[in-house]
Amino acid sequence: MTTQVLVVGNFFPSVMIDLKEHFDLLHIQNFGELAQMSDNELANVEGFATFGWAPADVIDRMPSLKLISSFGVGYDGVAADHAASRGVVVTHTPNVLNDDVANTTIMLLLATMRCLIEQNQYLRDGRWVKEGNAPLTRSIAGKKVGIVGLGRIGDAIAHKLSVFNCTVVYHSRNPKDGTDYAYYGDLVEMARDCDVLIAITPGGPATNKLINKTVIEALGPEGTLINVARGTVVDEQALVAALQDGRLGSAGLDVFEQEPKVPEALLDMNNVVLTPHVASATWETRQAMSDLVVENLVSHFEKGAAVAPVPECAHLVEG
Ligand code: NAP
Ligand code: 8YV
Repeated sequence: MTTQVLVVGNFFPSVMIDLKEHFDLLHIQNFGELAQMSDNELANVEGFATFGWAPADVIDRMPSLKLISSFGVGYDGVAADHAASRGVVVTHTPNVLNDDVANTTIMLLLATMRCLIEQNQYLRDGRWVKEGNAPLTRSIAGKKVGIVGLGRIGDAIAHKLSVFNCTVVYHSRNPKDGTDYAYYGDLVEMARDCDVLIAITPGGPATNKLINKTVIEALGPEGTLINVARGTVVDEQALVAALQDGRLGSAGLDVFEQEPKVPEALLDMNNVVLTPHVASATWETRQAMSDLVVENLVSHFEKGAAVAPVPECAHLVEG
């Protein structure tokens, strides 16, 4: 019997074409539709392709489930420990997006410190003609940049920053082997020493509001915060308040606590650059991520080992 795979959401057409060659597909658009499906309809689902969302109650509706193939490297919306406890392998799409996410980070950093959006508006509003040259901005050369989470993407960001003559330091729970960047076990101390903080950790409970009021104030009135991790990693209320009253200099934000909602207060601030969670959103990278979603399913069901299991499930693949 052909393996049945449930696909939730609007994947690239190539994903649907590739998956149809290997599997019997059940395709729905959203989790509201999933809630309407009967237990009988879900009884034989063995594979599940999703955009980063698979809570425990959804997993438990599929008693035959063996593999969850999640689009995106971050899987904070997938109950990976719960899946592992049921013997279900969770996979994700690491590495193929490192370059574009790192490029977006550099773009946000430059745009924020060099006031790109504000200066663009200055010209369009005719102020160059009426008022003369736009105000000066801050250079990133020579600045100390603290990366919060020196993983696959953090490392790519650090590498690109060296071209801009920045000094890179980092914070994570453990010092990383084989790197020369200075390590800070204490995030507040790192924020105090840095001109810029870049958040690029996973989301989830372990990093919830990791960048809190104390960290933001340690970064200070001349400091810049860039968040490309998850909205939950930064205390958004504390961030807005600090930007409003000058306790933090500026921010470049790709992610937010309640996406797609963004705090109204941020929309009017000149010292903020905002992007709608697009760090990996190029055709090339989204195609590579899509291909990996397919490859994880095909390699699991046809070769016995998914190519990119999340750490919580790695033992299920190796064993
Ligand atoms: P990764 O290789 O697993 O790196 C994660 C890093 O975060 C590691 O250095 C880890 O080090 C550190 N970390 C984890 N938990 C921490 C904690 N509680 N406190 C401090 N540091 C912690 O992951 P990646 O591939 O670089 O991806 C990182 C994240 O970026 C994703 O999970 C996702 O949330 C985000 N992302 C966002 C976008 C976007 O579109 N904006 C795109 C891609 C990825 P330790 O384990 O030593 O602490
Ligand atoms: C994706 C991301 O755009 O990979 C991640 O963790 O945040 C982004 O690359 C997102 O997962 C879309 O579903």
